[in-house]
Amino acid sequence: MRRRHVLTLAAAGAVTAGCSTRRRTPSTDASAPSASAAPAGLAFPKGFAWGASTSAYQVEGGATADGRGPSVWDVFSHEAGRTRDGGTGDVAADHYHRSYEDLDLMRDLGLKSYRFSISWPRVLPTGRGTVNAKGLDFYHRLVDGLLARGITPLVTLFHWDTPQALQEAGGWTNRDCASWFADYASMVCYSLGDKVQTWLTLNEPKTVTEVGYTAGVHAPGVRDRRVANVAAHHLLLGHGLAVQAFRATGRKGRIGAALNLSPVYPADDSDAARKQAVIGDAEENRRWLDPVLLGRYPDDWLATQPADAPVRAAIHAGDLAVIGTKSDILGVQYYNPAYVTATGARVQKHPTSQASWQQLYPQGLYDLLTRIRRDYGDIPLTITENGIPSVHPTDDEDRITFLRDHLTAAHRAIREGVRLEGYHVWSLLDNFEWAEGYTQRWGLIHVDYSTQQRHRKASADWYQQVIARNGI
Ligand code: GCO
Repeated sequence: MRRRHVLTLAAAGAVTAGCSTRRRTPSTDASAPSASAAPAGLAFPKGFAWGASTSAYQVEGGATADGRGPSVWDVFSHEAGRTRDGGTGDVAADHYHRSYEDLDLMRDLGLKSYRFSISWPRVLPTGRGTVNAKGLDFYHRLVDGLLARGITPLVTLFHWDTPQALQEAGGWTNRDCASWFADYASMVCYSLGDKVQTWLTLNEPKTVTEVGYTAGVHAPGVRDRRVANVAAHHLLLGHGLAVQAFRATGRKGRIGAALNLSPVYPADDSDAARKQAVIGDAEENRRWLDPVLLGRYPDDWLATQPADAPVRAAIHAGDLAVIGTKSDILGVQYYNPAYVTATGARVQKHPTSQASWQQLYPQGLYDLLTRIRRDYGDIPLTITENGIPSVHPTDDEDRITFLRDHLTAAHRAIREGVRLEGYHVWSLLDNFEWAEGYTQRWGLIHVDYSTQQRHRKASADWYQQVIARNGI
């Protein structure tokens, strides 16, 4: 099953409108990508944070090294049939043992920023209680290595690897999980907080909700939409509590969430399709942005929840104020738009990549960034993920086209006043792509999994030049 494909099926009937009537600009439309499509010579603002992203379970390996405990993904990926090729994150790109080599690759690329995640069960093997000093030391060494190479760390606290011990206590369906997360965040932010300036609380709570708890094709494999919405609320509560816990450490720095967002467009000009697109927007975007940035759930999203929906009881008085605790930054992850028909069905209007859920539409990034500014104000933004899988091992011209077209769209948004501080390619390295196992390669750098040798792809060479020029 394909993760976001499942997502669209699961969420059929819901999506956006803010952007729905925007004119689409053919020159940035990926339906006709070409080497000459992007205007040459676009300079980015001084100090723009050119970066790349990874996440712990997808690259680290070292699944049992130095006292790491299991996460839901260790358990899930070891179950028969959960991943396309039977792959697990046991070894992945073995980054746990090769971080110095990877740090040098980052330096050679000229990266200004590296976004990675902390493995919760590596630093707290059972999710709470005693800290695993060796696990925490790994992240100290990684951060020190980045700083020594002039690369700014951007650290995600939760990229889906809930400690299995907490899952056995209910995981995110248990309200206490929000507090366990905040305790973990407090410990990590304090420990690394003299070196790390920017933190991200949650990665893609929407995907956890839709794919992990509704479609059940990601860990923890739950298939229950009603339960999923409870987990979603607790994830958001965990975000708010973690922001507060970070502030309470007294460490200086910034913190915010990393949300995957999709502009939602009506699939045709009918009023019914426009209405469905508004509903879809609530599901895809506003039910995440509104609580985090405005401290409320959208009325039209709440209205979709029946009177007896468990999420209604899960929302306690005061929760929204916690969730809406002021963030300093928003991480934006953009892969695809959504199109909704008059009946609420999702349809595809653009070519896809090897990831069949991914519609290639760079203009959607411009629509998304400008919409966030219009509807949510001037919060600093950084693109925490954007990328494409390529079947070409190293000669990945398709990735270069994708990156250039999306950077062109981002540049337009900056020109129009969007406070975009940085851009992180997904991903630095080929890695474990969740339910797809190792069948999709998203990296700038190729990993030969039989030898763990790294080779730069054409896109890495191209990106190095972009960084050096501070523009495309
Ligand atoms: C996500 C994650 C990444 C994925 C990437 C490609 O968005 O799912 O943050 O872990 O690997 O998005 O699908």
